[in-house]
Amino acid sequence: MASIYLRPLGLGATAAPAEGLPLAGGPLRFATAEVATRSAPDGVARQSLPLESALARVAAKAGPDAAAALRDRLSRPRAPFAGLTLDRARIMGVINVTPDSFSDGGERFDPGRAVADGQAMLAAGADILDVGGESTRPGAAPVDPAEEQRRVLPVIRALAAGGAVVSIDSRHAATLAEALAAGAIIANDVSALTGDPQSLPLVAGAGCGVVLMHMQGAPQTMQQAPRYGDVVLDVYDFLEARLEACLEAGLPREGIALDPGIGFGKSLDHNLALLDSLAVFHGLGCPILLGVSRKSFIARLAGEAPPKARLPGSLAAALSGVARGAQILRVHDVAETRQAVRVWEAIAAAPETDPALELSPVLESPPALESPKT
Ligand code: HH2
Repeated sequence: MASIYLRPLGLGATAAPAEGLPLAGGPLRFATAEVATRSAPDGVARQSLPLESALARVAAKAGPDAAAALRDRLSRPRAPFAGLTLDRARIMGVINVTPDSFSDGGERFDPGRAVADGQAMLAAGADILDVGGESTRPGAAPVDPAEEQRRVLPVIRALAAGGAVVSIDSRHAATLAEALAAGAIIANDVSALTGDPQSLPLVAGAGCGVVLMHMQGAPQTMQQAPRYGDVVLDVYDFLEARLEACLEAGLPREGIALDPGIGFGKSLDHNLALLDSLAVFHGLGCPILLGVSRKSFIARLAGEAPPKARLPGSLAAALSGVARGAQILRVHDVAETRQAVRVWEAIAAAPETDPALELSPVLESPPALESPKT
């Protein structure tokens, strides 16, 4: 049977409330959508349609109930995630307690420095601190879970004791368990809980928040010629399957955030396609988390800039995510991202100019010009 997907198009905050649907209950609305139909791995047809025609197309292919459910998942306001309302974009600050992370070269391997930097990120506006003890950069070797725990647990304990919302960035069930016991309340797993058979039952039992991220392959080899039938739809299908597995295990949909995994087994073109089509993932009915900060696709586009010189590109990509409804941004530069997002959100929320003024007779028929003096 063909699969069918709906991507909101023409997103904007200025459409009149009667027009179209709100995206995930947020400030952005849409009245048109792209329908993608797939009958084979790479046999995809796409067409842009007015929203109601797009939903009618879904109803014709998948049935009226499926179309109504998709409409509801795309538009329903999201419940708070880990206690954070999602009425504005939330910032997740990255704390890598590693000697070898690509983004900071191991600056926070010292736990005292990691805790101090986490506190500074909170003061700069971070809503969540994501603590990790294993680099997942392309080519990175796996870290033994015992060593990973030695790195992250003291940092998590200190930050959680200070009241921070902490997430643990790990693919290992034992580390997830210890981190949750130490005060973390979100499990951020770049393997979407597939890396360790114990992870899904553990997380379901703990009832914590979960981030399911897409990755093709494993960090050591994932950038060696990644291939997809259709990258956007393949990532969608993967996240949908992992979401279903979590729901079956008893996790509530509100506790699950989804992440397309920028840079994880993806070429430049794959990353750009996912960023451009990000709004399609709202069709899964969960908050979207986006990690673009300092990633190498920015360097591919901008003269091979080293990680710490990728802030402008990181901000541009983060804002493109916000413009497509991403609710959580995973970033290294918290204060800068907070400022950029605040300005973007203020512009989006600005009241519209009075349409009556725009159509005033003065503008419609300008006064006749005086004849030039000779
Ligand atoms: N990216 C990294 C690590 N964890 N988790 C999610 N959910 N999404 C991401 O995009 C993501 C992630 C890689 O970035 P970083 O932690 O800075 O680097 P390293 O893996 O080298 O420590």
